[in-house]
Amino acid sequence: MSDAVTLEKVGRTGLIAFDNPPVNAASHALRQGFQDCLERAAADDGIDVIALYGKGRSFVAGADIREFGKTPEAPILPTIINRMEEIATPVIAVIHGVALGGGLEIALGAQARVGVGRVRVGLPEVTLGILPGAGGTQRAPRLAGLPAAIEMITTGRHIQGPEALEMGLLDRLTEGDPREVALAMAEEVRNGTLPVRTVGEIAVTVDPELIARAKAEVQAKAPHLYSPLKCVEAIAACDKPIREGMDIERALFRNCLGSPQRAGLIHAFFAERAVAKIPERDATPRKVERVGIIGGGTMGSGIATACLMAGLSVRLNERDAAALERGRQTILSNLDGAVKRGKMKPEARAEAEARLAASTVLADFADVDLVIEAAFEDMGVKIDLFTQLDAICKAGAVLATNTSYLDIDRIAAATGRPQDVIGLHFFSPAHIMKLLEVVVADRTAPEVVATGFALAAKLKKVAVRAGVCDGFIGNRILTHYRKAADYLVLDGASPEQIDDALEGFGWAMGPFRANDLSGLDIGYATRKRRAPDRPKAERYSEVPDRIAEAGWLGRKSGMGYYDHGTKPAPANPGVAGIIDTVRAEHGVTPRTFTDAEIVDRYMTAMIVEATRVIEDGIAQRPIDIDATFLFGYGFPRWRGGPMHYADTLGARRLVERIETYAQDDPHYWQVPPLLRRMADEGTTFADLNGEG
Ligand code: ZOZ
Repeated sequence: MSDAVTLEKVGRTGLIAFDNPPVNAASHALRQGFQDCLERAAADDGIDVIALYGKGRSFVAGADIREFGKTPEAPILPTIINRMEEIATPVIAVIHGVALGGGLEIALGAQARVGVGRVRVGLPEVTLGILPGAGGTQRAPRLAGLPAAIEMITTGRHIQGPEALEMGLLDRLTEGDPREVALAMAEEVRNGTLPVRTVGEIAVTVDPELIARAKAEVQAKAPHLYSPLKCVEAIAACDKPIREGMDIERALFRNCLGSPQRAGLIHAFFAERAVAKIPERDATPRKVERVGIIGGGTMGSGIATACLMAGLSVRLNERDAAALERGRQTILSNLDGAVKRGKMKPEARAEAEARLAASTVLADFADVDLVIEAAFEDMGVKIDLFTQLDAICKAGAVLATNTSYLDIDRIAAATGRPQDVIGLHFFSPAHIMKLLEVVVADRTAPEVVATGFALAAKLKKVAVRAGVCDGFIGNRILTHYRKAADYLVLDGASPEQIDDALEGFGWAMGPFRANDLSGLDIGYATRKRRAPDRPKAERYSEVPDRIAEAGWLGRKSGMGYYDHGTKPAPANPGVAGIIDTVRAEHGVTPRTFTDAEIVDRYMTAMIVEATRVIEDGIAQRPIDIDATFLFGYGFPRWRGGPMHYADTLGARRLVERIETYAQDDPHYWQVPPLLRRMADEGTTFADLNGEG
């Protein structure tokens, strides 16, 4: 007998409690225990009401996601829920914390639902590439109506208690201890003040036009995704008798379960959580309430905005009063934007502004707990600033740099406290992008690393632990695969074809459109910096440099690879001329590339450098690279991340590809030893994550 579920008899009430920490996932043990307890309660003549509730922090968070991909072990949830709907004794569900997915489906199979406290409910299956497979698509519309059910199921959003009550998903919202509420509600069922009814018996009509519109909408919103359409198809069956509708739902659920998108999306779910598993997780983070930020440019202002939105006090530093005022204004307009987007209440904005101080005097940082330096990317500038911070800041202050590629060990060595120095690499716009690379230098103390992770959690960001190298995890890999795009242009593809092909693969934006957005001067400066170290054997395309030298810096100058004077931006006609000239200088006869070839070369280049990042120990595991690209670079979530995608191809196929490409460019295309070993041994990146 499993102890994930218990039956307790109190008077004439049968209390069934879910107790499967941490989130009461509906694992096999929970399902088995639930079925057993339900049958015992149903057979007990002394029980006239059965009340379900959850122990710990939630009712039930849904199916145990780790079981997906394996053969489901009976009893499956739909069978138990249908049985629950049939038994003569009324069953009520008392929900606290969350009731998500299969958790809400259990509640929908009960004859009344009572929410407790700050409860949230939802059917988030679509975010995992599946659909509610335990009656959710059939019972939610019976309670909430078709339009509301379509909206909640195709977005997967979490719904707060008061809204759930209004929608009819809950019958009552109350306060108290879930067990006590369960006993009280059972009494109300007995005396008739809490009405009960069988949801599966409620009649509902389906408007075919509404269904057609919903299908068109989900396809327009997420053309790559498979499961939203299947959700609508399942909901469309809800006017049939419940069992018939559930059979249709089950078949569609199985379709989704077998799809690669399901595997990718679930991998992404775990990637977001796996990154927190760092060697320093047991260290105690230092207290951070007051943050000093050096630099009021786009990055510094974005970081300041993120800190203010998280309730921290911020002191902004700039070299002169004019720059300081510009930075302050950027922060205030970022906060206004957050209010407009509904991310912040107007009162909270005023309160955040009151927590912002600005100064041109670095000595004002004497009392801050954490400094984030976001000044000019120049080693001399950073060393000078960190030498000053060392003299100014209180003992124990964390000294962080937001550098994108500079050597943090050298920056740390400029201070007498290298243990307090760390990289906190934000992504622009820093108050919106979810990724934070926490770059651990040679001598960074464990509690300083833990502080970086605690800060990320406070800012609601996904932190990834990275080691020191040029570009850390993300930008190092980007620098490499970006060259593959330039080589494709040199050899015959156009920037628009490459962007379109990669957006077709699912990237949020192709590389040239992304360049135009961030500004072509940034890459130009980086290439100039790296030029002295460029190996002789490396092919070099001058196209990007010539575009920048023509004064075309992307959106900020109105022209880049594209002409931003109109929308959607057409190709800049001047770029084709530059490309032709450079091809002629290289003696290249342009050839055509298919979109698939473009994607293969670009993605293979990415996987190659990512493998080296693992070999060098810059990323802890492949899954950390997946999270980096999912949360910082617009990699399609449903593909799970570059390393998960690499596993779908297999190491052998990748090695063969690289060897083929190497026939033309043996310097750029080299097989990383780790990938060759994986191909020889038949292993995967998932094995390196410890998931194998
Ligand atoms: O964890 C948050 C959350 O949102 N979890 C996912 C909820 C969800 O998506 N539920 C729907 C699942 S799909 C489903 O339910 C379909 C279904 O029944 C179909 C059945 C049909 C069968 C037909 C057969 C033919 C949550 C809001 C719950 C909690 O957030 P927190 O921030 O408090 O905590 P986390 O996220 O750090 O989580 C704590 C640990 O729990 C793990 N976990 C969470 N949800 C899980 C889960 N593990 C397995 N299954 C779940 N549903 C999570 O990974 C984390 O683990 P550690 O190891 O990182 O600590």
